[in-house]
Amino acid sequence: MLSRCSVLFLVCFCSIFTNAYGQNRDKDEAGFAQYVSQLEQDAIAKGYDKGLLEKVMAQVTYRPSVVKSDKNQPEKKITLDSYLATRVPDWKVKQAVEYYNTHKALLDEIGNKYGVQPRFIVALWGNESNFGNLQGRFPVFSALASLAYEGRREALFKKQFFAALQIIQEGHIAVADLKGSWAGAMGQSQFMPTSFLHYAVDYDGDGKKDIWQTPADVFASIANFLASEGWDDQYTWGRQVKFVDGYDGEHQGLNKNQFVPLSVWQSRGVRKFDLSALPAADIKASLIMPDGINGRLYLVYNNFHTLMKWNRSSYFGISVSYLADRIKKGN
Ligand SMILES: [Ca+2]
Repeated sequence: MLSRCSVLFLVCFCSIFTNAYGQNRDKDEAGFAQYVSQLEQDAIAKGYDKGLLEKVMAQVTYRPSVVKSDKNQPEKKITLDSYLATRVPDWKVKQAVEYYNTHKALLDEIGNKYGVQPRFIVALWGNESNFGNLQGRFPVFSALASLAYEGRREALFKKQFFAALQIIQEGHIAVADLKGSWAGAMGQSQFMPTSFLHYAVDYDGDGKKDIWQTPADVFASIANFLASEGWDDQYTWGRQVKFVDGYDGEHQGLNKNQFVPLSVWQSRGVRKFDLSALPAADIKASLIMPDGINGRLYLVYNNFHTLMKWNRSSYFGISVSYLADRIKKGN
């Protein structure tokens, strides 16, 4: 949850926090041991179980590779076209359709309960973890503690660390099995620990919210996130569009002030991709141009705004939407 890019989004916000444990500490094993011991004291002060903490802390190690990954994130500018080709290749579409069919009964049941079309559940699942096949192998506590220790976003990662403790304390998973991405995104839905606490669901009723191994819990947790953040299954996500000559994309963007009825976009010069008129339906939409006026152009509805709460990258939102449409198409 939130998922990786939400963490990235918080970079700027959280970097205003200074390091509570001193600016000049050495970033080495000894400094880490000292940091973790302070973290343990903080957790005890917050009321976490001492026995549990001892168990967790015994397994926490400094992971310089995590910090390196965090510092070396690509300064994208790949185009949306190449992003989509990488994120949603044909083999992934094929797998998505197969998984959709394999799990259809369960997905339909969960989709009905939460009011989310199952193809969007499968599309998020596929984008986040390749349908559970790539969940990340980093021990979550070590990753979060290393990132907190590094210091640029200490407040954020400490908060995630304590949320992960809560997950263990509630008994959803064993400490040794708590694995995730280098940034601490966990399981098949790649929820950050705080998102897990907000949105994860024990759908199969075994007492554990298991987003690592149990498809029913994974699907319901994804659906619950979307439903909680305003999804409406009476609508889809939006559509790719074109402009009539002379319209330059004025009023583009996801700002709520620019979220206006389709009739307004029609009058401004936006058309369906085949240049026919926009639907006459009373639906509000935002215009987005992720690669500028010469790239792909989209009108997006409220459900796309919900996807932006999952991950604030419009590239990500478009790739989920695109895969969901390919699932609907069947190939
Ligand atoms: Ca369960």
